[in-house]
Amino acid sequence: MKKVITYGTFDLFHEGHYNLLKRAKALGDYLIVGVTTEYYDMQRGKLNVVNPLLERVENVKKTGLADEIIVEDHEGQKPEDIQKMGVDIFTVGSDWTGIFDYLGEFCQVVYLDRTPEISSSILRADKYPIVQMGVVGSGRIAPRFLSEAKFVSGVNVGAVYNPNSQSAQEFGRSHELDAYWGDFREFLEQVDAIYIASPHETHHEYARAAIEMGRHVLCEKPLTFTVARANELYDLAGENDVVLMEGIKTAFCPGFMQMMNLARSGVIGEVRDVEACFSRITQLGLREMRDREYGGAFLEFGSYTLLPIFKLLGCKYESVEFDSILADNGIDLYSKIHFRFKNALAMSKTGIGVKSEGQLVIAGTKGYILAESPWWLTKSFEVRYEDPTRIDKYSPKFLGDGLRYEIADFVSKINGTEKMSYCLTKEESVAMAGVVERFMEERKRRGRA
Ligand code: C2G
Repeated sequence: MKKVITYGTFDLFHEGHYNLLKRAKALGDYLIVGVTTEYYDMQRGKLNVVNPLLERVENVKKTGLADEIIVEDHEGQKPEDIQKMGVDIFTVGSDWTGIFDYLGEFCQVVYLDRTPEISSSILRADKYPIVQMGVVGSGRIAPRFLSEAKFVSGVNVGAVYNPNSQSAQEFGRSHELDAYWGDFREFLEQVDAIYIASPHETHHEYARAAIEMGRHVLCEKPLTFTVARANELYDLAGENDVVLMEGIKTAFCPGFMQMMNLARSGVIGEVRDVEACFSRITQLGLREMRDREYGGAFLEFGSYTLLPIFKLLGCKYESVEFDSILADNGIDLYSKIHFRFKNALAMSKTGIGVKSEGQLVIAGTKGYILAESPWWLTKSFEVRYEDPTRIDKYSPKFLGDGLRYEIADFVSKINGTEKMSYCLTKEESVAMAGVVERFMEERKRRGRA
């Protein structure tokens, strides 16, 4: 008798799950299905799981395909089960290809094609329909979005759009997505929501077209380059009753929120200064270095550094001064932006041709918070005081590359389970567009001088 085992959360049970179980069963004579506990999903960073364990087990049972159902509640359980139960084949969907190769030591490992379209539900009442998403752009960030989206329950990324047909097709093939090019509306018709990861200057146009067609939009930073355009998009989203979110992933990382709340709690007294730095030496051939109009350090990383400044000191600064080191082609290799608020100062430092210490320092009247690089993921930070021996250390939870938290928030907003936009408010997003607008004007003025 050939024994097959597979594992999953099986939340919001859909035909992707059903097909997987059917094919898994067909691989042998006896199918064991491991269903994850809430605790294990929390440990492995699977977010937004809606159905409780018993309901998920019940849904697997209803398929009639499982000969035995077990629960999976800890890391490292798979090899234990396989050996203990004498399993011949471990199988899982192709979205996990390569990840479970290590189980080859214990049994045969088979990755089954995942089901790309999972539009209708088969066993459950449609309280939360699966959000069908499409990715716009297939550059450097898009693959990261895909691998993080699989850790968010209730979302299925099934399509990609790129005006370049070859890029769209190649990306679609390698990530099992339906590829679209040419007519953008044709792509929009296939999805409920889009993630915009195309070059900066295309964000506004894609976002507007999608919102007008009633699609939710998660847009990479910067959303737009002017206050007027940012307001236009948020107003349009309100009129069309869709979610519009600027994808500044730091805002959604659990540790960043904790750090902001701690800074506001009074442990360091009144916040008087926020200094944030983000730099990455960038290769000469890359877009950030080449694009005279929309490249440069501040447009690339400024959303990260402005975020803690606006969160802690508000969006109404009294003055702002820009200073940059420009390359021959006019892009800023390094920029310092100095803000004055009523009772506080702030500094944003961004670099693509200058490397500095990527840290965030929040200075208060009683102490300060220091978050070292990569503070934008906020895996750890410290609260320090006048007394140098007193240091409170924090190591918040952080999994993957942080994008999953942003995607989870986006999906919750679409489903209406998360109404408040406190992680990143519209006001903060519009204020950032305001700084970008002034920065671009200043750079143009300096370029002419
Ligand atoms: N699946 C699929 N097609 C989809 C969605 C999911 O074939 N459109 C497959 C997944 O690849 C997995 C199974 O259905 O094999 C269960 O999916 P999830 O409930 O999302 O569970 P997952 O997070 O993939 O957990 O220990 C758990 C395992 O690692 C898999």
